[in-house]
Amino acid sequence: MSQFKRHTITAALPYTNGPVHIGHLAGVYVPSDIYARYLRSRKKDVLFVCGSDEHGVAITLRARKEGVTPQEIVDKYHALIRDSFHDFGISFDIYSRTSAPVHHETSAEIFRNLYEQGAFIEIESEQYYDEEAGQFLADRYIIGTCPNCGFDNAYGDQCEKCGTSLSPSELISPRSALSGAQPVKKTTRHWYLPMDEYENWLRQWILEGHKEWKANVYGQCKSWLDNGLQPRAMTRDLDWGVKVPVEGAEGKVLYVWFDAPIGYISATKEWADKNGKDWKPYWQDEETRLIHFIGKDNIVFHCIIFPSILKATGEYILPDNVPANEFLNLEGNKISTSKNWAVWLHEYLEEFPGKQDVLRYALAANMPESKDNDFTWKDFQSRNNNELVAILGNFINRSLVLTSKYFDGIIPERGDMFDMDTEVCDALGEAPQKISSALDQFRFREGLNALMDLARAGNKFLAETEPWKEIKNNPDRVKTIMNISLQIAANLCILGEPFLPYSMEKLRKMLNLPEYSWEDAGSIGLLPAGHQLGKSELMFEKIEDKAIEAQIAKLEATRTMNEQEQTANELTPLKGQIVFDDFMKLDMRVGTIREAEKMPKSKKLLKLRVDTGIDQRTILSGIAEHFEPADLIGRQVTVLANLAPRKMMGIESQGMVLMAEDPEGKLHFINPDKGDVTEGSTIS
Ligand code: B3M
Ligand code: ZN
Repeated sequence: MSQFKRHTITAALPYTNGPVHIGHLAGVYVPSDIYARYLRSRKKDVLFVCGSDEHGVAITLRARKEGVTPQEIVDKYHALIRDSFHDFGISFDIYSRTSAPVHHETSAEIFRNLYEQGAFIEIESEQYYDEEAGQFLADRYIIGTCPNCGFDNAYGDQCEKCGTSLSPSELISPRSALSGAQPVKKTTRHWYLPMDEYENWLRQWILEGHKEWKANVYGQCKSWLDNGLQPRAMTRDLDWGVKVPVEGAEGKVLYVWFDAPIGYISATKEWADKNGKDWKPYWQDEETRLIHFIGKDNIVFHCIIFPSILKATGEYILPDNVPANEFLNLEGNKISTSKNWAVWLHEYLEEFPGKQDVLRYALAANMPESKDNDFTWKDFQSRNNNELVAILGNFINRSLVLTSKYFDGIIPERGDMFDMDTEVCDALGEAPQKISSALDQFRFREGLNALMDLARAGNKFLAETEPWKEIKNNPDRVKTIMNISLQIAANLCILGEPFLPYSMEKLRKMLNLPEYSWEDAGSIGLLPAGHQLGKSELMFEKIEDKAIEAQIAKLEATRTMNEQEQTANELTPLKGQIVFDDFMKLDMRVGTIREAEKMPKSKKLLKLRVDTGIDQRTILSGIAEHFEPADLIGRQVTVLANLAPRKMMGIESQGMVLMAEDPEGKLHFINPDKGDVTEGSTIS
């Protein structure tokens, strides 16, 4: 790291089709913020950029669903996301957006650069076109029956019910999501980046040149390269996005994954304009270290496609590392925006005011750095109560309260040091290096744990030296003990700031500590004797069960709603509409089953003898796999009495017993709520 003059740190641009949730935070924004703060504390020249990713089909779909324009969708979520990041202490130097003019200009410029050097191949292909809406249909805009499971609302790229990846041409009876019309095939032209031509260079650059990348990232890149790269379309037939800046490209925009990563560059330009700086050194100087923080589903775009684009321009630096995290699950289930199965950042900030650091801590302590991990509210409570309150807060509080009590809040002189004193001072001296070594390798859990080990060492030191007992007979000894404890507190303040910025700012005020930097940490001279402490207050407060129970109840309510929704989605779709007169033709009566027997050679049919009040009739019913004949005698049922008789297995069935079939396929009788309604009573 030392050979670099500056650091450009990027955090994945969140899609503005919904709010940010804890999965985004654990995957991208907490690690990137810890890292940016850590480098700033080491006095590095750091530029930390992010912004809203405002293009792509998902946003246009959401706009259609809500009956508004894509711009209205992105404006709503851009503001919500920007403000919630700010209120959570994610310390971007700029939070921009890809609908900004500077981004459209920058993306178009880079596309033209590649176009003019002939980097693209133009390919004509057949695509679905909606003649009513007058536009080509992106995959998500084509719906039809899934060839795999028969679900008739499958998308052109995937069946949401069985998860099968599809292509639009595989859909049975495709229809346009825009107009419902049957789409026609039409020729369209797109500009493809021949990724296969970059394969050898990528092998060399990544597999040889970046063996130090995290195993999960390196492994995914290797498998992409081992599978061979194909040309990839960098334009789309959409009207929302960055217009393709070449002749003959009317009605086309840049593929969202072509323009989105360029959003980091446009954000840098915006930052430079706002701050009177030159943007170029942050993207075009080999002495700049570029780091992309992303989630694992973005690895191919940040390690394979975007670097190839940058390489092709010949003007930009390439990422030095891409420390992608894995996914965070919630209470054992995948976080899902569409199912509202998430802890939304803006809701957390409302429901746990002033507790940003508690969530930062819980997410860092459980960070999915090398494998998916799970967030539970119980763990959140335990991290707060058993670690922040009981370890870190407890040590800080005792150090400050005892010094105020015994020495009026003034740092006392240190006297002779004993073994246990030098032991804890050694631990203090080693802490900065332990934490640095972890953070330099993007191991945030390890870094946080090394920080907490220093607090644990402080508690152990106080427990062993017992200043509250020593004060009676040996106040000079207590002076040394409290002096050392407060030096530990001062070091915790510096070393803890990247992880817990709000709490460490509070501690800095309580210690009345000057603005130290990382290089000052490890010293037992940060607070000189005679230094006046500030007013002390509790660093953390316990989180009670009821607050956690409320959150779990909220999720349970969501789960129930999802299950109901899922059931509704699995229900047989409604049949075509009928008119009242159609209904009046049905003659339904209350009947009672008098006899029931299995049909030889049939697994499904039971032969029923039903008293309809008008007559006793034989009805064959496909319920043999669901009911035992003996259980049916005397049961009242709904009979469709004027259905024309039909022969089944040589027996004439005269009518139908109505049954309800639930999504699990279970059958239920439709019968009066009391069991003794007169047979023949009419049902309407
Ligand atoms: N908008 C986020 C995602 O895939 C995507 C990242 C863009 S970073 C340039 O969830
Ligand atoms: Zn399916």
